Amino acid sequence: MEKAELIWHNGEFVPWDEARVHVLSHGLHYGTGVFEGERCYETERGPAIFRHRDHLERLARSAELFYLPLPYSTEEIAEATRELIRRNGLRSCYIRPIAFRGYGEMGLYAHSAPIEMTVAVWPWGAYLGEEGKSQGVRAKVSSWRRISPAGLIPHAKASGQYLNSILAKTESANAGYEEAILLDERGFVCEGSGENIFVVREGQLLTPPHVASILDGVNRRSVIQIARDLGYTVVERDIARAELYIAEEVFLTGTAAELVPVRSIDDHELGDPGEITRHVQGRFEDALCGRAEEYLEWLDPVEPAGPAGAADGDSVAARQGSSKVAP
Ligand code: PPE
Repeated sequence: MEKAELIWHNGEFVPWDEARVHVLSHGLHYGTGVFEGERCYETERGPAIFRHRDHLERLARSAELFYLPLPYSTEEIAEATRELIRRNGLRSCYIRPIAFRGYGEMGLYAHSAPIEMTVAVWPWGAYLGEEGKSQGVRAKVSSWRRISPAGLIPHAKASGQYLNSILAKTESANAGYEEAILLDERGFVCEGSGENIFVVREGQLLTPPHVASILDGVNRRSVIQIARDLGYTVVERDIARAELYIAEEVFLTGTAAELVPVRSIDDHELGDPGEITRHVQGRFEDALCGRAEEYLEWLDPVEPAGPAGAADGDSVAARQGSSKVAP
């Protein structure tokens, strides 16, 4: 991976190579951590974080679901992240906030082990490759089912839960495919190993509902809105496996991946990215980079607004009406 200079760790900016944890950290042994993946884009207003507050709110929800009280407020983490990007001098980057149970107590009820909090940023290119983004990826339905809500919490973005995604991704990569598609425990389509899924049938966009064990993707929400604004019908409903094979178009959405067309599934050819995929992808990329006026409110500029700036302080929190924290 490409390094940056500094990482924010437990409230301090430390050199990249010095951001360390103890080998007996609880999170390493049991996966007791919750994290986010965000992206910062170069825009006309300088670097800006896409749906920053939505990501941090999901982080807080994931933490709550796993009984991990976050040591910092959403606004403190938001400002630390903006400051980290400024100090690293990055114009665009991936952002990885993570809170995890640290060193101090072993066993499953280790409530005295402290909760550590880190935010790292680094340049990260196209998750499924540049070619995947433009030409589409080849996907395989995984033999591993997505974690069931009976045993874990699909809605939470928790470290240990990613062993499920890793099994699916590894299986598909070893079989020569670029991505895995997981079914839920009932056998309906759920999502990619690190992306939500959209299926086009008879000109309508379909995407699995929350009860299908999906992660409530920030980009899924954005794409639903963008597609509706473009005049398409978007239906959240269960999708049968075979509907993937006979779909007109299929695409994946996620922070790391952005919007990636799928060109074949289990060797059933869907072909080059379709018209609707292209249309939504173009608008979505405009939104990410601040080129779409109506979605500008989704971007949290990293640099404080100048005296001529529209909103005082201009943090996403300020615009969304929450209390603002001074830099
Ligand atoms: N499902 C899963 C399982 C998932 O990990 C992600 C994001 C999504 C859906 C899409 O969610 P959102 O980014 O909010 O639209 N995956 C993150 C982690 C990827 C990684 O390899 O690490 C990401 O894209 O940042």
